[in-house]
Amino acid sequence: MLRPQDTRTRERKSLIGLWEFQLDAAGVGRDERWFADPLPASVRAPVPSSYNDLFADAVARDHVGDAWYQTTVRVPRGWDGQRVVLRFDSATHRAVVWVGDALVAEHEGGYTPFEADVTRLAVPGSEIRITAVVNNELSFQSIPPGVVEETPHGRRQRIFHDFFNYAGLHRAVWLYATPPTYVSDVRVVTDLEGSTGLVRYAVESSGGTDHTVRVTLRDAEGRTVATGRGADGVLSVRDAHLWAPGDGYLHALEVELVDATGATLDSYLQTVGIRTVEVRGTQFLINGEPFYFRGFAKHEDSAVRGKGHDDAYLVHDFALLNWIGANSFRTAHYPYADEVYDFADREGIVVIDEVAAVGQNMGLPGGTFSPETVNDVSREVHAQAIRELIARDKNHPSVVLWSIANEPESSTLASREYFAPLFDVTRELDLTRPVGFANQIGAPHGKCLVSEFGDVLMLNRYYGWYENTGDLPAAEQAWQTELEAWATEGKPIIITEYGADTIAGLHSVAPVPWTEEYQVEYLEMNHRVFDRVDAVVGEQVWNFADFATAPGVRRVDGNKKGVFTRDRRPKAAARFLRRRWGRHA
Ligand code: BDP
Repeated sequence: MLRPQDTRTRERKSLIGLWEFQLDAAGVGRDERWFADPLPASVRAPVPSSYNDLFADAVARDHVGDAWYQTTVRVPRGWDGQRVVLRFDSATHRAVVWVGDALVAEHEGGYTPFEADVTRLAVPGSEIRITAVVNNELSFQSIPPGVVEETPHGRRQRIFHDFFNYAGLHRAVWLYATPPTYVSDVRVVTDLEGSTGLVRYAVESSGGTDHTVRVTLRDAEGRTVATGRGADGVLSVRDAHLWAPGDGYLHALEVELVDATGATLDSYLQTVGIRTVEVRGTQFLINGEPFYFRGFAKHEDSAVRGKGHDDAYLVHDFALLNWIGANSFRTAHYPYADEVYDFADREGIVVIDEVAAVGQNMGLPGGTFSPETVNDVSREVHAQAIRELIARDKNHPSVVLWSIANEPESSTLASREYFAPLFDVTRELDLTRPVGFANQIGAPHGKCLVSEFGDVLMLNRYYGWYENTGDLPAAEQAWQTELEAWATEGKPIIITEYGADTIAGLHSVAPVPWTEEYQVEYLEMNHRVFDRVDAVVGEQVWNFADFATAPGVRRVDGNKKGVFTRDRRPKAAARFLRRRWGRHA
């Protein structure tokens, strides 16, 4: 799905700001048609933001069910004769949207965009009322899974993942206009022949057939380096300046639909980073060069806004990634805001892109995957999440690897049957990037029945934290033994999680868990192990920053495995990593 743009033929209007907002714990709003009028008893809430931490009580924080958002907007006068679209960059975890009284969109899944053609309802110059009911309930059939429990004290959401179940309109909402005949999709795949960059493109259009496609590829300085005609083709760029880790060099592909007189009907700009990705033996190659992932698994998480996208945190987090010498991160545990990938493209930061399939490992007596629990319906929801992820992110040069799950049950036959088709779905949509999933310690080497489907092995391990707590020598030995076993598979291994909870400001002379010193010694031990195993091609610490979780006896005001605190202050581990990673910068 293409993002809204301002171009010669397109215009967009951002709907971010304060919206009317109302929780609907009793779940009566749909029957009472709250969309048909101003919300009955609303307060104001910002978009984008999670709603959970905005107010001075626990009601919104612990809400389970529907929450309503409403705003009015005047459709720009100049949009006469244009196609008008309403787009939500996300609504967590699902939403129904009305314009006036008309239902225009329904969407399942909290982290990918959806849109509706509202031309008929959005008369230029007039005001329209937009209402969205956003629902945060998780079940065995949602991604991620959960269970809603009815208790004497109300409904409670049980979750199986380790981050707070933030909900709401976390990203921008747009009204935008395109011409009636418009570019509906663009796909670019890049390749290299010697020093010549190849850009294969495919353009889809809708709303009319009486046009041809013209494409113009420009370099970062705006010079035209190649042109083409037709809905698909290959452009060559001699001595191409490649996109590479640390060098976010971007070309821009202007896609035009042109009528018989040569006039431009629609124009869309697609950024292009010319680069290749390949797994060869135990190496992960970008542009034919071995790449070693240094960085973090992140979260979209900050105080007050929860998972609401924030450009200040975007810029600051990337500044910290650069400062510490990181070259990559994983979008644990869901697709992030579009802005994050754009920034990664520009900054030359490599991304492992993950769907929201986290927590499919519930330790249920009958296993996680069964007809009564995570089943065929869940798998179709999961497959759709993969489709939407790839549809959205396929053109980002920063994205080099799809992660289709985090720490699922993967040692049972049922899990193998569940996952095999999902690897197929991913590969049917994109053969240019490797696919993997993050494996957990319950399915070690020899027990995991899913890893063989992956192009890379992604391991989350906590030796010295959950295993061998406080005993780093024992942890080092156990970890080395397990890693050597995985290395016999002949695939590249990325350590996608390793980390130790650390309270900023807590110190000790001896390395005692929870202290800043222990986090450093824990990381040092891990690095000794990684450096001894050739197949290891990456280390991503869990986590970039401390983050909010559900309450739990192992969580003190959230998960404290951050190398930075939640407000992004460095713990001692930050300078330690900077010394290790900076050497390679
Ligand atoms: C891993 C999960 C991650 C958790 C982390 C932890 O993938 O989501 O937050 O452990 O326990 O199992 O800190």
